Amino acid sequence: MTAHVDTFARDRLPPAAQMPELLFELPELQFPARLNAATELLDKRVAAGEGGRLCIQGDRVRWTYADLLAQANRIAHVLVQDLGLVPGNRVLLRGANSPMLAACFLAVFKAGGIAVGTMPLLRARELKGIVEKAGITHALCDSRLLDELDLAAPDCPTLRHRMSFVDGTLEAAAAGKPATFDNVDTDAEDIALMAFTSGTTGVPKGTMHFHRDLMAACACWPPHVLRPVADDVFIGSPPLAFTFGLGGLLLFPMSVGASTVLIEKASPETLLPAIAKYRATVCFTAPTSYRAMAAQVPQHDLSSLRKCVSAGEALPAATRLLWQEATGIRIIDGIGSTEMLHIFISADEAHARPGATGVPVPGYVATLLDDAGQPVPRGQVGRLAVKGPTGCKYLADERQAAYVQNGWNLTGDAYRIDDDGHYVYQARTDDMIISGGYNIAGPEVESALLLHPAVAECGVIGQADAERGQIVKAVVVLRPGHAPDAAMVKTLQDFVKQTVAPYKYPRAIEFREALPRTETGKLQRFRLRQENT
Ligand code: 3UK
Repeated sequence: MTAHVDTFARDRLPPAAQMPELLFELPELQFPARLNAATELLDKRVAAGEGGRLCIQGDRVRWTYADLLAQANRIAHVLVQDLGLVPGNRVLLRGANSPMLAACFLAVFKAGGIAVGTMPLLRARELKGIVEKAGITHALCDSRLLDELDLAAPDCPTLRHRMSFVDGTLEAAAAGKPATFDNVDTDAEDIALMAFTSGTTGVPKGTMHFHRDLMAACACWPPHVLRPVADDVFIGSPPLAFTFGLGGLLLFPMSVGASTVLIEKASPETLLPAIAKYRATVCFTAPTSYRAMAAQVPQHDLSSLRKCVSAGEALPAATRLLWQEATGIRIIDGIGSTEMLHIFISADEAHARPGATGVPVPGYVATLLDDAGQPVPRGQVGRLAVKGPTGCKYLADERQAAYVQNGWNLTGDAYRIDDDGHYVYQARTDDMIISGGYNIAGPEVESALLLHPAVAECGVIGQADAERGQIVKAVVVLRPGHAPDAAMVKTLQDFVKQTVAPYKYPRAIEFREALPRTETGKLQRFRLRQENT
């Protein structure tokens, strides 16, 4: 029985026939019918006598589990008493990563609301799209990011209650509230989170996740692959609005009683000093960030660091190597998606192999399908399909039928399984380049280019070509001290021909100062493509 009074989100779940099939075989995936993620992650830890353990650090903030519990409870009271929240309402959360933003997420879960994280850089137009789609009723917003929300507000009739934090408004309202709160007794299948995909084109897709989904993600990849301990100190760059960050920097550390460091704008330049300052042990960031940080490693004391996680896009073998040479640490790669909530194929340090993502995480199964939906023979490239305890549930979206087919979640990625059962990433299916009849995966050409010492970053796309259909085109950012001239084009082309099958070499190379990336560090190949048509 749902605890939601406002059933807007529930009413917009996909039809039963389009729901993903769910697997709950592991003993740790036996969940009760009533489940509130905040109770599990926070209240229970304090009730077990561990309230004195360090939980969240940030700029001039050091909260224990008991501190976070009190703060989340107070904010939950503000939501319910002052802002009239009823269970099932959607609460937009907007802010840079910080302890306060984390407390807001937990407060929403406690009050039975639905947390809708938004990327700090979103502009009014994009915010409006999310508010409309999700029927947002409430917003808690970092005061420094109010401008764009205020711009959007007149066009957002459902958004009835707004309150800012950082400027002291929410903080003051919370200070006047009791430090205890009776969490709403949510159904395990009540929606707790709506995460919007970074969306390259068109209307953004809202993925919905139950309270149980949050706990299922905590039960799969972390204990089986990451294996964190209670003394770990987590740190990293992904925003809490991105499920990679929400899991890695909040849910997972809390699920083992560890602590997390939430810093604003964790760029490569700020992340390394922060690791040293907080003596962080587990780091989450994107492949490009590891690549950018590798050169600066010697200037920092990273002796505390023991585990590094990469996700968001494929980890090139060259980047893995650079980081291992700089730190001695083997990166844990993992593919996850907003739809699946978190990582479902990965390999720990001992099983990591350059160029491969890993194997299905316990709790998940995977297969590779051809265009007719049949499994491809071993060794051949196919469309990745996965199933597990979490799955895609778009908010009122026709595209559900494309992501979920026959119960499988189709992530849109092309993969190959090697002789040892490791999943080797090829490309997004729509990024595959077809040139002169050959299928070429852009990321493979990128990996080859990244092995060349002159290459800082690169992106490889298919460019329309009258003769070949498409040709392989590389957009390259050079390291300082290298000239972007015809000789360099030739050098890089020859280099690729020696590294991978020669027909894959980039027939066109363009040099640039920077590549277009999302806020989560993903290369925007579609933008490179648009600029090349
Ligand atoms: C790509 C990867 C190769 C892949 C995410 C971890 O990235 C996350 O979610 P998004 O919805 O994007 C999903 C797509 O990104 N991708 C992600 N990781 C890898 N490709 N190797 C990887 N290791 O195309 C996937 O379909 O933004 C990642 C946890 C939570 C997440 N939301």
